[in-house]
Amino acid sequence: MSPYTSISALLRSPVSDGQVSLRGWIYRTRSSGKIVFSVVRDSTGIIQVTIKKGNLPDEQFEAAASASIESSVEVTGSMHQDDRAPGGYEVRASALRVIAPALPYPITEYQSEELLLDNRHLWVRSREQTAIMKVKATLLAGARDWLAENEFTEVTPPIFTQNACEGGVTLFKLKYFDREAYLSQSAQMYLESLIFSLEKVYSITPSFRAEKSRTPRHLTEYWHMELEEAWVDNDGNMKIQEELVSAMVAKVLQERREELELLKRDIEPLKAVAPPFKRLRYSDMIDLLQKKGFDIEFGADLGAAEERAITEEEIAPVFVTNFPKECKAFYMKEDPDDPRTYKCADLLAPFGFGEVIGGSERETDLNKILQRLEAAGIPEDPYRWYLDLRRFGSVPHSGFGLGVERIVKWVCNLEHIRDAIPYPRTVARVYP
Ligand code: NSS
Repeated sequence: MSPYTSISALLRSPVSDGQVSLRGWIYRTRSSGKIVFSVVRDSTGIIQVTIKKGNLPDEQFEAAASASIESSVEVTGSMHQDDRAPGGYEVRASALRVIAPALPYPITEYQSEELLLDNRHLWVRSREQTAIMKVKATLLAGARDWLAENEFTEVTPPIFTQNACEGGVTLFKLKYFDREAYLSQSAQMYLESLIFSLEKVYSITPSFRAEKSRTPRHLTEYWHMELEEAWVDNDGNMKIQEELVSAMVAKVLQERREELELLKRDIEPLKAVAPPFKRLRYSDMIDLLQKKGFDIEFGADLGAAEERAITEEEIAPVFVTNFPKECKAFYMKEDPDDPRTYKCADLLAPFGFGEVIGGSERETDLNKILQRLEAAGIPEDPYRWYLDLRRFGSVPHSGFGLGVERIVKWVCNLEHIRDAIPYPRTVARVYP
């Protein structure tokens, strides 16, 4: 067994007699002659370590006194209550080993966003980034739990592809030996091919979009959780989404209270996230937006401003259904009750956060798909295999794609999506 205890375990059950050992990195430090107060952090939390000359060998005291922040250390000492210390306890060191001293740290308290992004490989150590990564991991774990309980099979679609799923404008093209290929925008079409054996499938992969616009909600590389379900219509698809998203949020509320508190995230509205979510038709949405003074007509896509206006007074996510065909992709199913529209829904997160999921029932009529490709001037050839899916035992089916960083942004209440991923890729940045 490791002789080292994690900081959160120490603070949870303080040891009142005897010695404790911990290890981590110096988070803050100040020295006044014969005494050094350091705060040490590990992956679980922070604790104050008091290092007093005479309580430990002199050379250890000197090394501790000159160690700057981010030096790695191992500490042994006794625990004492101290209301001024973070977590209410300090460790009085009887031994302290500096494992590796750090150079002067380039990140100090008030830094420009650019400097933090240039030093992202160091900034990922910050408590804020650590908390966000933990919430993200718990959201993913919550999703995987729910998906396993509901008998979805996780599959592994390709990233190199030869066909666009979400239109040519945002495709990343690359040389694939002597051919051209693209980085995947969505696993959807491959997932559609896998429902014929597995019926309910999902994948969690990176998706790539050559988004030229700089917005607080677009990355060029993001994590995409996509589901595809045989025998499910658009209503069933929305039920799956609201249950899945609610389960993800519930798991975070159960396991990540401390992290949400550190991020100053008000958890009350998150407690209101439960099925069923409100459903609004796109056409009613347009009326609503017009009443709010937007210059918008049926047929226009919703931008960030419109989505904000729709959701700023909502507490839980909202579905917008039945988008006009001109807003959406060729693979969606026409709604027989309103053939101007598709049987589709976007899920918008509340408080102005906007779109986090795009989904639809899929068109099963081969001729309709062929007509739409032709009308849009999209060559059929790269889609040969996809069209085959409609020729060999096609079934009604639906699916959706959830932007993982979009969900993280909402749940953590972040201003910018770049903080929802350790190494954000945007039009302006691929380093570090
Ligand atoms: O383009 S989507 O709306 N839909 C699809 O890609 C479908 N083919 C998914 C499917 O049915 N399997 O993207 C889905 C979601 C969208 O709602 C956002 O939450 C997220 O993917 N998304 C993004 N997140 C971050 N950055 C960018 N650029 C981005 N684009 C989409």
